[in-house]
Amino acid sequence: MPFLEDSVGVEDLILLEPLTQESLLKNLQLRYEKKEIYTYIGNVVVSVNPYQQLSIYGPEFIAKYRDYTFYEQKPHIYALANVAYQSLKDQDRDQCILITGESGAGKTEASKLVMSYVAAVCGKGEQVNSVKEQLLQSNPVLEAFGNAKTIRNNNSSRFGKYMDIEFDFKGSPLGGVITNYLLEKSRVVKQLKGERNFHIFYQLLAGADTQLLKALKLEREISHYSYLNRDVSRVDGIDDVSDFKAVQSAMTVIGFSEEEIRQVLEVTALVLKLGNVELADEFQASGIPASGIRDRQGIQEIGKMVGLNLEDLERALCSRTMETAKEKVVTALSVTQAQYARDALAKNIYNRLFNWIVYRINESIKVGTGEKKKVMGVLDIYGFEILQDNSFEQFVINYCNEKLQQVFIELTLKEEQEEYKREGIPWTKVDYFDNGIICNLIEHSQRGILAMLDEECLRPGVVSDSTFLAKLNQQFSKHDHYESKVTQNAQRQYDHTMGLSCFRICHYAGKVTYNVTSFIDKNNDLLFRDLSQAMWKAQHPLLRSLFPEGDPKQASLKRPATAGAQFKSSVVTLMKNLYSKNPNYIRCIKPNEHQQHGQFSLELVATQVQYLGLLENVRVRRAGYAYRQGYGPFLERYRLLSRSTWPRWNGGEREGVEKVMGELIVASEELAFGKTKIFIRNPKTLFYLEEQRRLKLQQLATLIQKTYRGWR
Ligand code: AOV
Ligand code: MG
Repeated sequence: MPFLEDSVGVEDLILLEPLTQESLLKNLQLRYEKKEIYTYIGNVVVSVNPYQQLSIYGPEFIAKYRDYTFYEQKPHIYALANVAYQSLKDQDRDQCILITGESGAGKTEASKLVMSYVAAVCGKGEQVNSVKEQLLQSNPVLEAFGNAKTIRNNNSSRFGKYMDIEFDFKGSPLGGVITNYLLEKSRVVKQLKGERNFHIFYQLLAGADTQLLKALKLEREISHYSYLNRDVSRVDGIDDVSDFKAVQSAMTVIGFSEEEIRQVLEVTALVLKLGNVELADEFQASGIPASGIRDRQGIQEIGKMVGLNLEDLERALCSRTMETAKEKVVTALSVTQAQYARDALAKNIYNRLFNWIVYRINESIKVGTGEKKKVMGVLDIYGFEILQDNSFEQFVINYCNEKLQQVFIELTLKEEQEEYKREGIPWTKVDYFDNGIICNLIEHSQRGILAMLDEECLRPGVVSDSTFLAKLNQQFSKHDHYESKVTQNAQRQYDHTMGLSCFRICHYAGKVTYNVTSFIDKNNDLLFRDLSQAMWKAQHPLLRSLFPEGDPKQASLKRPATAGAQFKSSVVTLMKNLYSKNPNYIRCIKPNEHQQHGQFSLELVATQVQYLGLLENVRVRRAGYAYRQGYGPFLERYRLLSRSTWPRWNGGEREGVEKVMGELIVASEELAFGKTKIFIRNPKTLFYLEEQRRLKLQQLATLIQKTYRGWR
């Protein structure tokens, strides 16, 4: 059996002997070297990024996994996708696929493998195929606008994505709903050294024909645009020209009209060109610093394209109107302030454009409300991030991962214990770390960090990042998972590396130091009304629709929810959604920092194994039983192995299973008979059963052939 062959390690980490962090790592390494990138922990798939195309995908492999049960083929994402889809179809249980792992570990690729597997096996017919195409084609569009080259990953998702795929009662796809989370919009105006802006900008400049470029008033050279880093233009493995074609065609398949595509590209071009708007000092009679637009030709072009009056835009960029109940006061902005306003506008336009694209895709793929649906959710969200410098973005991303870990703990580990209880099987308690306390530290409705940040943002008077930090330090001085320079006391080691403007959270995955600088600003996420009003005045239908609050008639003084509050509420909704479904896990691991195949850094993998909680996961599975199955289906599959139950069995299902197992002489400690299910401790036993079954089927086939020949 390939399963037990030493040279490729064990296929299921539950079988490791002895079980240590070291043996687990060695096993993953051994398998990786043999190009076996998938390994199970029971029904969890651990995937190590191969960084090369392996010939283990495509129709031939899909066919293989489609016809076999989970343990009969080598570990694969297809096997997991198959189990999820089959139980959705046959057992009427909504499923979700949770894909986690750090940046570059292979989450997005895994989510695409799941989708393409499901698309290949679910339903047929013209109507169904067109739904499938729309669902699949949403990927290239979202990647173009939401992914970018980072230092860690040439195609890094800079937004979180959850997609519900909806099926009818027969298991044919009807459509879906995509939810997106927090796009990293700061990238629009600035990128780290060695990183790029979102793919679409490069695709557009490289891929548009001369006519389109001219219509959009764009130059082909990347160096022409100050929002595009000069040090990288081309990226290994990415062909911007052909990707641009693919994106346009994908948009058409999804149902964007030609007009809509043009408008999307116009808004994209507008963002690029905004970056080139230079602001300069202007003299004011009063001597107060003011600013104005330096080169008017560039902006005139933009203005024309989106039907925006030059004076309106300049006024919006260079001054701010304060409205009180009695009067309106207009103040001039300094050059720095005006630049800040320009960048805020660019980020906002792009972010809203992205949201609109998601909305527009959903319009095309949405399913009528009347129908009864079965749902498979696929979650591909940014992994836990520990950067050199961690800011608000990392804080919310890590909060989301903390919550996902909680789902993992609660759903997998608790469900495991509860099932034993339900089935009346003795359970040896396994201790595990419950990260509820860290989630609470962040999200508690009054005393959580997010709530305190909101409070600070809304408080009248002089607020700043440091007043916020001071409050945190006061509130959490005794919290076990919170540290800062001032709260560090005798018990804790004094850490010279932590700056005064920082706090640190001991996440389940490790300690992360966050710098509070600009937390208030990023959480407020306010766009001056002058800017939204100017955008709303544009003749361009799409641009204008992105700024509904710019309509003076709409202008209520109600403040929109803060970025943190919005994120928290979308995380809460996501969690509710996940808790209502049966989870399937793919845990992705990145083998090295160089995006290179064949390199396996033990140290790097060790940290990931630790924060994915893999060892703990194996321990829990081993404490109990690796495999379980209802008596009915189990008997149906294996009753041919016993003379008592084959060819006919009239007794009860459980008795039948007992007969079969009794006859096969499976050691009694290997088995437990629950109220409705049989539990098997070791997957080896299952393999033994499968092997016996295969032999028996062969025998039967030969017998039938002989008999048939005899008849002729
Ligand atoms: P991520 O989604 O986990 O990172 P990706 O799925 O984008 O990571 O994977 C990064 C790169 O690794 C891909 O672009 C491929 O080149 C390669 N790769 C991943 N999985 C496979 C596979 N199964 N076969 C071959 N190559 C693969 V991030 O989005 O950055 O957290 O925010
Ligand atoms: Mg990704």
